[in-house]
Amino acid sequence: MNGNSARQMFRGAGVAIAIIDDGVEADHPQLGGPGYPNAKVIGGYDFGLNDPDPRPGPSLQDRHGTAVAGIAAGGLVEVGDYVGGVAPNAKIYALKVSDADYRFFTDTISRPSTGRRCTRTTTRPIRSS
Ligand SMILES: [Ca+2]
Repeated sequence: MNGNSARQMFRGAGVAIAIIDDGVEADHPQLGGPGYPNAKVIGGYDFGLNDPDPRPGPSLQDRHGTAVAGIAAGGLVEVGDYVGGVAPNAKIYALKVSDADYRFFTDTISRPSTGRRCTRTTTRPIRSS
């Protein structure tokens, strides 16, 4: 995808993108870091470990979701081969669906009986429908 071309038409303002993966490293400076939540990664949930913090573990195996978040909505800067996200003004919801052993459980966020929801950390609940 030619990110520069897409950015000419739309930069993602007013949009939040859900990244369903192995977590998003919200502490990364191109993803609003440090800290979670922050101005870029505005909410999420760790469905793999059933806790409210969707940041990946310390292993380098947990970096796919961070890379995807950067491609989708990372800040504009050139560092190595990174040139910024396609929609740099979009926000991110990080939905982590991997556990401590890097196994993925994508059905955990589609079961309505769990009662679990991704919630914005301020006041407005978000439903995954
Ligand atoms: Ca967690």
